[in-house]
Amino acid sequence: MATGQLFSKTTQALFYNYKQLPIQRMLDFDFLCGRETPSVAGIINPGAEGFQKLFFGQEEIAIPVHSTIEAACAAHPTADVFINFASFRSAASSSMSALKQPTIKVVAIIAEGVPEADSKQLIAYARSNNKVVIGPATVGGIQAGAFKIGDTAGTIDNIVQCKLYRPGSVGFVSKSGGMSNELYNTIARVTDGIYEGIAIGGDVFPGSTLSDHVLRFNNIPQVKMMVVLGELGGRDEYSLVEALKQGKINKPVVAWVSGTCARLFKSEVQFGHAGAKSGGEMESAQAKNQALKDAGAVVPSSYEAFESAIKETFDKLAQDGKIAPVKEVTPPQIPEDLNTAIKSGKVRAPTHVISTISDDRGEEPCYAGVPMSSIVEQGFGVGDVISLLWFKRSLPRYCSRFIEICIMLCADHGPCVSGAHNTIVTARAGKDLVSSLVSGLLTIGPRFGGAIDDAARYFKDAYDRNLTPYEFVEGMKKKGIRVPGIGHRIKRGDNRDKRVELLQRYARENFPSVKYMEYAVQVETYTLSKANNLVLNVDGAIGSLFLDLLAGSGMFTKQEIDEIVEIGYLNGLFVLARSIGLIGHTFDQKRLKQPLYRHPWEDVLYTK
Ligand code: Q5B
Repeated sequence: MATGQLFSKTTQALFYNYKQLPIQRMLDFDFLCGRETPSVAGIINPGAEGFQKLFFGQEEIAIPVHSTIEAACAAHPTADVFINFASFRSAASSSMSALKQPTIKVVAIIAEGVPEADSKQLIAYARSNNKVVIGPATVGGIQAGAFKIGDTAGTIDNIVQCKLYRPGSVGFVSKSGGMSNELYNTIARVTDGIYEGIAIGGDVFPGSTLSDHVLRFNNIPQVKMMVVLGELGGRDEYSLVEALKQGKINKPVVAWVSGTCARLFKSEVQFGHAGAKSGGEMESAQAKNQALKDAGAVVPSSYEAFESAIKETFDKLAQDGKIAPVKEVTPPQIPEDLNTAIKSGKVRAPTHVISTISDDRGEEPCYAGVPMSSIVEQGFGVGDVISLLWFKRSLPRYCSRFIEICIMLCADHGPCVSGAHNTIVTARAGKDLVSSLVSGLLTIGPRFGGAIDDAARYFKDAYDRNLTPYEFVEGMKKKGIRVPGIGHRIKRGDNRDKRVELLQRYARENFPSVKYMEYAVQVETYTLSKANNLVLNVDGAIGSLFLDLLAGSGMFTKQEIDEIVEIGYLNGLFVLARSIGLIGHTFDQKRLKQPLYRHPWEDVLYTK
């Protein structure tokens, strides 16, 4: 591998699998470093295309999303790093596809658990094609002030604390990603900071090794010393030992192999990483530390002494004039995300929506404060749910039962009524369920099904003003208004609507008072004396009886009743009920495979 720089301040990456947080962290790092272009050129999200909105500093930018690696590479030929956030199942195949793209030079594989055989194939392919693999099982790497892979170095606060927004003089490589964060802090404390840091990953077969990166750092003029954190298990550190012995490294190397505590255990212990277990004496931390020391690396006596060993090495280089002072810069402030700022109590923001009927934020949704489990456990019916969501209270059972009866009785009235006809025509035109449904629903109005609210309004007003049925009906006639809730296309005085009778019977048996309904019946007696079709229809029956429900239940104040009537809740009962039938008609037509409807010419009067 050797050669030198993998990244620069203009390096751009393709990010495989959309993960909002690590991408945003990369872009925040870019902004912190004063990069002019975002380090993520494109996102590959298999099967999806378009754009993802993310922040670059204070500005929102749209990063292109591609459905294939090939398409992304073709669209962004200068992006030479491939950051692979695929799961362990698909990481190998996607990484191999990326390695095969001529534009890709570095592939970072984040997933843990990639099969070793697959890793070996990737490594062999990368080496023979002069490409670099970082990982698997890695957090990635960072070139301070220039480019960062995914979640490397953690939060922006940590990055600022470790001065990773500008380059220092130390090349750092470790197996562990978690420990690399620790070392970024340590190195920032006792040196002028990191130039580049790489976590090679804890697998038995890492795509690139500790020595690969140390040799590479050796070729980078800005890197003046190297810090290496190995761990027990494997023989990777011995290739570094060899390189040191062969004089291939001419910059100071401070190294520590962690896992010296393994000897305290009676049997072999598998530490966090797949590769972190001592197979034999040679793979022990002690043996590797000793070998590194013998080969010329600065190796402390314990991890605790690692920091002072790094400091002493750096101070000596500085004294010898080998390290030019780093130009300190003040990084810009990264604007905090609104949600984070709100959570921490730093800002407040007005809400844009207010809701009082339901809440889905807790463990279970609540309707008007009643949790879903109570609704089920207490055997609530749909009438009770309507009570909660429409009237924001639990109504007595006789009331919620009345609501359910209204819904059952109004669910359908055959295929010939306006709503069903429209639904049928729409379904036969090949439209989908929702279109067919709403086409029927849109017919509900003052003449068809939607007269309940007006019926309630006019009956209430007339009753409360003590108008006789004669005064009421004739008053309406004078104003040119048909009495809502009165009249039907097929029902007659001698062919009453069974639904009206059923509702009246239920109310008489269960309601404390039916004064509004009795008034409506008196109105009907008067209108029937004028014409046989002017019966109290289902809308009028529901409208008047709901007034009785509201007034008689003792659950509503007078103002609340006035508001319910004024807003007009009650047509909702017909809309809800008839939706059941309209959905049924849609299915019926589809099931019967009915062709496009065309109204017959013979049924139209063509006239001038
Ligand atoms: N006349 C329902 O009329 C209908 C009068 C009236 C005074 C009245 C009509 C009306 C008020 C609205 C209403 C709900 C349009 C109906 C429903 C659901 C459904 C439907 C289903 C289902 C029927 C003949 C003469 C004229 C009119 C006079 C009529 N209604 N006078 N007040 N309310 N009602 N809608 O039969 O002197 O000859 O000019 O608007 O409550 O939609 O099953 O089909 O479940 O799906 O077309 O039950 O009553 O009568 O228009 O020929 O009028 O009666 O002024 O007098 P018709 P028209 P004149 S339930």
